[in-house]
Amino acid sequence: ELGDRKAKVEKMFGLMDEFLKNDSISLQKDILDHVEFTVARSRFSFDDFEAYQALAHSVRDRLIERWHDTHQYFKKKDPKRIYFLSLEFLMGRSLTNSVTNLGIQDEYADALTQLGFDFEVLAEQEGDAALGNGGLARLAACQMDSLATLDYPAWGYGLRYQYGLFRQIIVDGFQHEQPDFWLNFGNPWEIERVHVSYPVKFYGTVEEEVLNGKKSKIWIPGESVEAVAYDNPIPGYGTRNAINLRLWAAKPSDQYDMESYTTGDYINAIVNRQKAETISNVLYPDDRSYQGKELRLKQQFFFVSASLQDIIRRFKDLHRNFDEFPEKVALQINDTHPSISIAEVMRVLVDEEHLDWSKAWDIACRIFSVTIHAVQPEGLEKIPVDLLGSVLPRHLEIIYEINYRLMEELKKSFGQDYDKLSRMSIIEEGAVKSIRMANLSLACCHSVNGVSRVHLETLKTRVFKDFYELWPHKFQCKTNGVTQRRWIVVSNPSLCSIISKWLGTEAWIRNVDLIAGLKEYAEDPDLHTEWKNMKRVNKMRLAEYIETLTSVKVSLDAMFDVQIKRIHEYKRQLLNILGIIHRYDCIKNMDETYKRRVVPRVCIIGGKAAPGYEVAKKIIKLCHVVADKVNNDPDVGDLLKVVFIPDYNVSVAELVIPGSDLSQHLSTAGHEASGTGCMKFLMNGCLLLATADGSAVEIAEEIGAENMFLFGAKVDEVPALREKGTTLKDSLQFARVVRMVRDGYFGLKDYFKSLCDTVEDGGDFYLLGYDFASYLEAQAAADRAFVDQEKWTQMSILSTAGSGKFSSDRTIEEYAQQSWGIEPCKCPF
Ligand code: Z15
Repeated sequence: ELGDRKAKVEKMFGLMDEFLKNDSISLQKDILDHVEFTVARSRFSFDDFEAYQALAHSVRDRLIERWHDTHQYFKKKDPKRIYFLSLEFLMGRSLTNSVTNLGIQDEYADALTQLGFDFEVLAEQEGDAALGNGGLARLAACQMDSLATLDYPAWGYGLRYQYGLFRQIIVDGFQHEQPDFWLNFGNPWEIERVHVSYPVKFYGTVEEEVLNGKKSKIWIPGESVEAVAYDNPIPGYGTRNAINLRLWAAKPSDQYDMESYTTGDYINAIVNRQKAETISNVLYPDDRSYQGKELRLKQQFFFVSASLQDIIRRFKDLHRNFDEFPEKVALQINDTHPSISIAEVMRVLVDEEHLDWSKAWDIACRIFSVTIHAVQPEGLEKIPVDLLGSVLPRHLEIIYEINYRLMEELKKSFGQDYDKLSRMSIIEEGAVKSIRMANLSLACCHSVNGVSRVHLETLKTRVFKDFYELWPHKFQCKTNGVTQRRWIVVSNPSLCSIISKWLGTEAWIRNVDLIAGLKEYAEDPDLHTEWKNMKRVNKMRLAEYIETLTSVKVSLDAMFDVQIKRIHEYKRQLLNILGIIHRYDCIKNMDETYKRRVVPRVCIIGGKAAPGYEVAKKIIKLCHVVADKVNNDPDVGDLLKVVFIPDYNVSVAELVIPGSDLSQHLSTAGHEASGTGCMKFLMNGCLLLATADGSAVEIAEEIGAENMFLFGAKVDEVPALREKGTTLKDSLQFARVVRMVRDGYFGLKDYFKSLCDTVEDGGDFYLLGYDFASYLEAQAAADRAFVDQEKWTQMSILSTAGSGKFSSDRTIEEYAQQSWGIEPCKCPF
């Protein structure tokens, strides 16, 4: 019998001991098999979308293969792992990224050509995975790509929202929101794990219990919801490693029996249980206003609790003693959203594993690190005590205990300085008593990270001054980065080949420092020719896209000037529009000789406003009315075009960024923690017009301030300027353009009144009036530079060449070494 079993096992291995083949014939066969057996269509008749599905499934097979090997290898080596907890991941599309990272892009392109399809056309069939709002979420996605590529033993954990970020549609110039049914046509990039599921508890009461003569607390929850895992393989580039992004979906728990006496009872019982699913239904669409909503808290705890159960189960597979926990586990919390995990770890260690409080706290303090993305203290999350006490009664007690001990410790250092104590307290006394999630994180995490140098400085000197003075060693700078795989290799293939050709190697795709080698050729006429051709081809694609969406025809000779990002007052899209109005006004008042010297522009703006953010919505409408007037004015022609690109998302960014000449980053200094869009433009050789804020300060250091257009008040000047209030004489030109809007030059006089009020009448919190003159100068400098195309191209090459620092590979290396203490674990080929 034993021999029999051995033979069976050998046979099985014989069958499996072969990797999927990646030659063109094998790929064609696999795609057609998926057409027939997965998509269930005839292999003689299927459309582009079905072809995409089959193609995606064949890629998925190859991802799963590597994913298995990677996890088997991690299990064997048992290295310390990093668990990255984030409520949002903005992954975008997966197809092109996957085949690129797997290194089989050309093979697939060939295979499809032979089948009569075009890879790029099929890639366009894919919708974005938009499980996030903006910068914070896309950063998480870039970091996953770097973690995989650098072979780190990492897991991402998050929520599988049924509806991602709303789709923006524009009707008559106004934003409307539509639900994002991204799962309606299936999602080939995820693997449902029906057997990986955990109960997550809510509500109930806390009772005392005596265990071995010791009193302890026990939580008697009132409700249980099941968390089911959906795994999303994340392939590294140039490595066999593929890591996992595990997203949790809520399902009704099947743990208790139902007893019903009538059909009505039975139906109601089922319907009520189904309500459990609402937890993972929808992503909150405003990223920085905390409204103290119960559902949001439940989302946070739901994904945190499931993830921790998963992590602890994995740890317990190989270890018995929690002393070893910090040697095997690092937990990264992305902003304070997952910080309830600190209380949950304490609850598990103390209530379930029966560790002493101080031992448990010591463990918690060694595993957690946090990244703060907010700038303003008002931007920090606060959970009303009543809410937390009702949803998670035991966690509230634990937080009180943590705070009590924190206060005792602080008294030792600061005596009776009650102002300081109350500022540092985790509990905020006020009209609504609430829990400061940031203070909870600071009390526990051994590493607190800012996302750029100026941002860390703000955290140290303003937002968390008291904590910094107490624990300076905790505060670290990890300047953000983006992945060159998606933002150059996938989205700008022509630039990718130019770089590889001139550097004589593709090694920069994994080791981006090499990209600095381009500097040497910044004045080479042959490179200039190739560079300009590349830009023109990308502009052509963008122009076609603009024409299809907005029916505006734009000239390829014009400067493509782009501002794409979430609409926020602090990001000052309004400054951009007022600048456009000024430009329009100048063109209207010029004589013909003057006009001939004007540099033609296409001003492109895109971005979503949070559904309840009235001012942001007015900015979108203003953009449309200005566009209407300018684009239809025969005096203007190609000298100025204004375009609003609807439904800005990751895949739109992949098209727009490579096709732009100039990009704008206009935040009032001190308000943008980092900014990551600017890094994508930089990599793509687009020049930056920016304030000295967030990462732009470091970009200027890398490429030289003379290679970008900096303007505006500096971080340290802003508070005093605000104090003083701007006056009319700050800029007559500013007063003039605001007046045009006020007086109804573009229509809707009443509607725009409140918008104008935000920047006038002693208000102008974001200092548009103060910065306007300097903004116009920077714009004029950009115009002058654009006229000299050789100079412009040189600056463009130097931008790409100087972008190495802004790769998320560098960011992740810093986290690995300074915060997480993890080593690469490379799966052998
Ligand atoms: C968000 O996307 C960011 C900060 C936040 O506090 C929230 Cl709630 C969402 C952004 C920053 O505004 C941006 O400057 C930064 O580059 C990005 O996070 C990633 O760190």
